[in-house]
Amino acid sequence: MPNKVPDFSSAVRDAENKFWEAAKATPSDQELPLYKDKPYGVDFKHAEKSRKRRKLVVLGFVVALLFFVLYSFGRSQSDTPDAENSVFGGLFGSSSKNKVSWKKRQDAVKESFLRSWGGYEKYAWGKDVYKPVSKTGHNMGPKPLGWIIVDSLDTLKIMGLDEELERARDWVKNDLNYDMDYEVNTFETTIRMLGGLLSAHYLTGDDLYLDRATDLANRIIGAFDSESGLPYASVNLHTSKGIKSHTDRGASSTAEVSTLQLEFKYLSKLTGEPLYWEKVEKVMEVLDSNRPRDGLVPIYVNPDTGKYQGQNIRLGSRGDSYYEYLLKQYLQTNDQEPVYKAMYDEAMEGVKVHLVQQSEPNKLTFIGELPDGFSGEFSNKMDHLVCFAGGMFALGATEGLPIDAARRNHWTSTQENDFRMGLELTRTCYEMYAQMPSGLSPEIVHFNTDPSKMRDFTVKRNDCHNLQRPETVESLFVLWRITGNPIYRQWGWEIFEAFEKHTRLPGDAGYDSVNHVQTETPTNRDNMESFWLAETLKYLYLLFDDSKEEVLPLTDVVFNTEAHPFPKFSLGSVFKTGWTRESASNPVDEPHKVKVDEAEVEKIVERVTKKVTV
Ligand code: DMJ
Repeated sequence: MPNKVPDFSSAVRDAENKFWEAAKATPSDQELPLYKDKPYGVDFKHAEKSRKRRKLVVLGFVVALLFFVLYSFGRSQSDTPDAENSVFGGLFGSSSKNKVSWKKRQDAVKESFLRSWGGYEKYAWGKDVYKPVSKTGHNMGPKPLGWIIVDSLDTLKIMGLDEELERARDWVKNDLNYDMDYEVNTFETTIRMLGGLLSAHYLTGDDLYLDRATDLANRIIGAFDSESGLPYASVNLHTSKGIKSHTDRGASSTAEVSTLQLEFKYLSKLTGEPLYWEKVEKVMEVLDSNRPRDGLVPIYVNPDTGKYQGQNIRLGSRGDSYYEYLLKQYLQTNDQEPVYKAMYDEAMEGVKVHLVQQSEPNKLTFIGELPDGFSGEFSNKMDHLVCFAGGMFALGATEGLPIDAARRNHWTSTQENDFRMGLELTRTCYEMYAQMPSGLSPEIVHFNTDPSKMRDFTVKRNDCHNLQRPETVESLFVLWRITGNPIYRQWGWEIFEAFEKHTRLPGDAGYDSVNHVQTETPTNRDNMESFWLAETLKYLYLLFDDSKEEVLPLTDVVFNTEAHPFPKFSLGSVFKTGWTRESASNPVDEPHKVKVDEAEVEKIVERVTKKVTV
């Protein structure tokens, strides 16, 4: 598995920088160049003074070093947010009262995974759907697609569950056969199955997974044979024929047609076959030729004409990962395809101008919707699905670097604003859990912007379920990696505890989605989604990871929208961006580095990491 030496968190990095700066600022540092400094005669008085001064410097150095070592040691031993946020946090945070073992918490996540997996293995092995309350399972089509097993392969590897992975591999080898006369959803099958197989191949080096991935991709590829080149919503795995959506007047979802690119491009890179690349790249060209206003796209697009259908704009369902993959396509090929960054930057400006508002009374930043386009009314509705956006904004700003390191590079006000937007949105999404009596977020909330009302958001009757979705913990993981602020781990732990309390079933069946999160006793839904194993538990496990060498560094990998990690790669001689924008947008970024006002940042961080009192 790809590893990298970890970066220190910002607190420790600051302490470290200050220490070395202080250590360097000894008198010798301020002396003249050597040729003027040669000791032609010895002044004993001066020498005595210098000796004393040197002694003091050495003593100071030793004390500072001791302090720094204790500080770092304390930090690695204790991650209690209260302790860490105080000046001497790391030093005194290691007292038994405040001590938190992230290793133990990570083990608890692994236990949850094992319980979920164990229930599935026992009651529904090989089936696509698992109903943990009734302890049964079924397939979606005539044969299994590997919905749960394939989606979990890389999590098994990351968690070091070798025996379970061996059994899963045997199943893939002996029981998985995608040759079936059955229509699958193009997007879901790509992100979960193709993504799962590719990432399993990446992490294990096992060619079995690549063989299966190539076979599956060759079946899905027929979905792109539309008049415009945009894929149809579904595809028959036996005939490889694309099938128009039976609803929505045949339109495909915008997010669905634009969230296939990482998977097919990585497959192209692995196999050397450019066809996959060309098919998914064409989609981006067609979409962009619509010149969406301020980069914001309607959630439906017609595969015959290539034109957007309807006006509905949102970052929730059917819109979400369009934006995510603009950024990630740029990152995947090591920043060599600026066209996607230009589209992303334009869209994020559009989001900030048209979709972002703050709630009352606590000023939680949220992303709303424009169901009737720019001329219609703004809706305060936000899906939990939108909660990936906190992580996306932060990742877009630093490209996976820790914030301090990123700010030391060329750093623009757009990046700083995007980073702050990431902090704000992630806090909001945490509050969507924290303000519910169950500690679990509902599927959808409606934010309040009326200052006379008391609650930041309300939940409608049909929206009060929780499917164990990953988006908030995904953002917590990204923000932890980027900021090193342990509050994100703490919030992740609280969310994990709520999952444990309300979604864990008695006995050995595992975990379940629930209804009625706005009560203290949510009821069961009898379904375990595959993304609970593929995403939610994986992100929590990585969030609590304390390995010396950072696992899957954000500077080296991109996670697909189903949390399957792929390595970044360079275009090389075979691949290139095969299109240009009709009229390129020119986001005006300052030519010079922006100086960040540290006091202002401190205030923002204090605000966005404070729990709201309700
Ligand atoms: C996952 O399948 C993916 O994250 C997708 O992009 C959105 N929905 C689910 C998880 O909520």
